Amino acid sequence: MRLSRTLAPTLKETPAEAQIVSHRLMLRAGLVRQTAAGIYAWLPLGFRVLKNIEQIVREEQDAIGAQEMLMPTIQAAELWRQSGRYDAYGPEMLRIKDRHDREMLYGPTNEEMITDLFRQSVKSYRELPQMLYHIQWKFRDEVRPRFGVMRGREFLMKDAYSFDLDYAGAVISYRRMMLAYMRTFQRMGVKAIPMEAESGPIGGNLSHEFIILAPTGESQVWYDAAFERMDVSPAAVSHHSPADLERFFTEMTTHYAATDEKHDPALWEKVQEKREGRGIEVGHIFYFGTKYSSPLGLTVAGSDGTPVAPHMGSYGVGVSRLVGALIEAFHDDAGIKWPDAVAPFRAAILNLKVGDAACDRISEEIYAKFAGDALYDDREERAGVKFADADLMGHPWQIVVGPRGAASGRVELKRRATGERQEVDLDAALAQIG
Ligand code: P5A
Repeated sequence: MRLSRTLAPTLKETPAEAQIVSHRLMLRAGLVRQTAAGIYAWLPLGFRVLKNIEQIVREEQDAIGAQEMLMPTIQAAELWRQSGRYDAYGPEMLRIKDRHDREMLYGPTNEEMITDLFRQSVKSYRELPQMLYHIQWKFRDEVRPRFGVMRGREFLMKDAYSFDLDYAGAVISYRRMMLAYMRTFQRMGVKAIPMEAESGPIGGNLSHEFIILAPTGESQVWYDAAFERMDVSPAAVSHHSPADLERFFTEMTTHYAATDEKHDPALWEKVQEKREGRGIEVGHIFYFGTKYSSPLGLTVAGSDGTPVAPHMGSYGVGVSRLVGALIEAFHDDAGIKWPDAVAPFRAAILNLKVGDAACDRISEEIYAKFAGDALYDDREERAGVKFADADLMGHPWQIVVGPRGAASGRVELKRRATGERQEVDLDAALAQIG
């Protein structure tokens, strides 16, 4: 994209309403704008990051055999009456009436709906196990929406649901999803710690929160540093092998991640390299047995013909929250330092002298080579403004095209994460960026 024709309204001043660094940087870098309390419009750069995160989540869900689908945002109240959650959910649920006075709601989650869809078409144990997911907007009328997209009212979630014939099967699905989560977050350049959790309004008796370390986080975590060295690659752990999954799960939950020192001092005692930190919850997974299948009347015929209520789990990733959480993890005083995997653009091209024949020619040549994956700063602005905006927006690479170098085909290459700069030939620069 050409920056002169891009809606990327950067701000020099720090917006007064933003209390945490990710919120400030998202506004300053022109990624989002608030349209109502806790509701955000995703501007082109922010939207690209959101899509990149979504795609990583999608690929890792697909890799463990989860099926993508799309359920609506608006739901009928009726199903929630059957599960008993319509009243239990309280004021966080946005309730709507249609023109026929029918009670509807903007979905805060989809356990009821997926259970109902499954009930309509799955009849036999032979069709199990199955996992389904969608990536869809949710609404929760939080009392105090704050921290920008990290605690919004409208937010994007990946929510997956598993159906198994019995507890043993459901545990395998749960572990498989935990593995997919470890791989998902690792691809984004972070390790998320699975912390034993209360299951809250989703219900059930086995639950983990995934916490990204960041000093501004709301959750306190205790863990073993050995956790950071764990290999979760397909070569080390196969999601097809229950034995592999059990070993992975045991290592993950017994030796490495602790809940809360006070809750389980015996476990903490055994931890070798004790670490403590604050973090942000970016995912939450639940096993809840037949909590929804029973009241909603979902049964399948077991192998002897008797009806069995499937054991279920649900698994959430805060896709829009991750945009903020990753900024909390990767930034400095000048701005964002996007991990390569999620950056809005792989590189920024800074033309320091728009109108100079050599600068324009080289910049255009580089821009064409990136086939859309570069942001070309072609604005008639001072060099200082271009440097500051590129650092603020956080593209992993900056290619600086100045009149002196351009004449001899040389550019300055800057790696945003390290600040390292080198003056190189154009071809060498492109080869390094890869
Ligand atoms: C799991 C999937 C659920 O809703 N039902 C379907 C289960 N879990 S959860 O913990 O309540 O939410 C899952 C993840 O969504 C993110 N999240 C939010 N992100 C931004 N703003 C919010 N207000 C918000 N609430 C939840 C979190 O990352 C959470 O882990």
